[in-house]
Parts: sequence; structure tokens; C-alpha cells
Amino acid sequence: MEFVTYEVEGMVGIITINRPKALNALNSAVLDELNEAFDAVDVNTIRAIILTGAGEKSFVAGADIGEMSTLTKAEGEAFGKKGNDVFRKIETFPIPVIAAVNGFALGGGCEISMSCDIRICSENAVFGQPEVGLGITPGFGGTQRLARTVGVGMAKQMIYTARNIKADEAFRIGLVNAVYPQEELMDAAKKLASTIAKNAPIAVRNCKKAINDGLQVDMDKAIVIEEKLFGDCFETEDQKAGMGNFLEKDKEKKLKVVPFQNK
Ligand code: DAK
Repeated sequence: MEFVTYEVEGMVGIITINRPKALNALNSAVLDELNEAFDAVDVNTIRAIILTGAGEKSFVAGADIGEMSTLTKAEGEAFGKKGNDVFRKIETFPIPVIAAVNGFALGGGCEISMSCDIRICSENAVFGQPEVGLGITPGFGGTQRLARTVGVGMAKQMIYTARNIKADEAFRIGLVNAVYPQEELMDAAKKLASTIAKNAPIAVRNCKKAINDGLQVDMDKAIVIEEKLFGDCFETEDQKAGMGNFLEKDKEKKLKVVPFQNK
């Protein structure tokens, strides 16, 4: 692949968007390769993914404005669908995806970070939805996911004004969970991913599905979704080993990483 790299470190996969000359802007080739990279993840051995951008300046500076500038209506729709399909794949990916936002996260960059489960960023990160300044609406889910992430009023303000915000403001409004010096960001992302990876994989997956699916329906239906995914954990090796270790009161065993098995 030319624009996306995929590395494995233990139980953590690292996907890097690598087009630094264009500040990692998303063109069709990048979107295709991202799709391929997520397809290549062996979810039976990998338990969390980190998504980041190459270089120290930009996570993703948006959809590729050069490529978009000449699109017809039909091509624009097809480009939107290509992006939305990849973003939805990330959002519904069976294992957690952490966005390590290492600089500009504008337009499609902000949007792809919001399709991840968790966002952390470096101190130089800048978030924004500048689309209305370019004569378009956010097209990769920004109008939907930003409102769900930071609340309707703040999302409307950011989208209508096209104002960029810095890392500290992104943290204050809940767009990112934590801010790190640039040189500490990847280590922090790996530590977070490893902490997730040490927990029971079926339970973690079911939590992701319960939260995602539950948010789409009313509370009565959401509770039923949780009940089913809770029940689904029983009789698995994860549940037997996890509870067994606790009941054995073996401190050593309780604290060690349990080799949980996938279904
Ligand atoms: N696309 C293409 N190239 C980009 C780019 C982008 N989004 N952002 C930066 N680049 C390129 C620049 O053109 C420049 O290339 P060269 O001139 O060196 O060849 C190189 O990256 C370095 O950028 P700058 O020279 O501009 O660097 P600066 O440090 O001065 O500025 C910046 C950094 C991030 C502030 C600036 O580059 C900038 O404002 N970039 C554009 C940010 C932006 O507006 N992004 C949002 C794009 S809109 C839809 C589907 C999708 C979308 C919408 C609708 N549908 C189908 C409905 C999504 C839209 C967007 O994401």
C-alpha cells in the first residue's frame, strides 16, 4: 500500500495514514487503502487498533480538496459513500479503535477521528469542520457524529462558524479524552490499547456493540440489547477464566494477563 501502513505490536494493531506531503488528506486511494488495512486486521489475535497520521504536523487535514474540486454531483455522492463506508467500518469494527490525533484533524480528519471509539491528541492538535467555508456540508458524518459527541449546541456552533479549536478546547468540550505532548502521544495510545487488550476480548467487543447499538434506540430497547450481549458472555472461556480467577482468590493469578480465548 502506498498511503497507509499497518504494523502489529503484540495484541495491538497500528494503522497510519501516510501521505504527509498533503498533510494526510483523504483522497480515493487513501480511503481504499484504509479499507484494505482494516480488512487485513486479524481480529482473532488483535484486540485494539490505534489509528494515527504520519509526521508531526497533521493527523488528517480533511478530504482531498484538489480531488473534490472537480467532482460532478454523481461523483461527489460516490466519494461520500466511499468515505462513509470506511468510517462506518471503523465505527462498527468488532474491536476498539483509538484515534491518536497528532496534529490537524479538519473536516474529514475530525470526522474519521469521531468514527473511532476513543480520541486522544497531542498538544498541537487542531480540530474543526471547515466545510461551510468551502461551500459544502460535512460529508463524512460530521453533522451526525459531532452532535452525538459534544452535544447539539456546541456541534452547531463549530459547524456553522467553521471555527477551528485547539487541543485544550477539544478536551474541555469532550471531543478528546486526553491531551499529551507530541512525543508522548503514541506511548499513551499504546498504553491505553494494551490496557484494553488485557481484558476479556468477547466482553470488550460486546460492550462496544452494546454502547453503539444502544445509542440508536430508546432506553427500553437499549436495555434489551445489553441483556442479550451480557448473556452472550456466559459459557465463554473468557467468563469462566475471569470469574474463576477471582473466586480462587489467587492474587498472583488474578493480576496476571489471562489468556482469554476468542469464541
Ligand atoms: N486536501 C488536499 N491537500 C491539502 C489539504 C486538503 N484537505 N490540506 C493540506 N493540503 C496540502 C496543501 O495543498 C499543501 O500542498 P502543497 O502546496 O505543498 O503541494 C500541503 O498539504 C501543505 O499544506 P499548507 O501549505 O497549506 O500547510 P499550512 O501549514 O500552511 O496549513 C492547514 C495547514 C491544515 C491549515 C491548511 O493546509 C488547510 O487549511 N488545509 C485545508 C483544511 C481543510 O479545509 N480541510 C477540510 C477539507 S473539507 C463530502 C465528503 C467529504 C467531505 C465533504 C463532503 N460529500 C461527498 C458530501 C469532507 C470535506 C472536507 O474534509
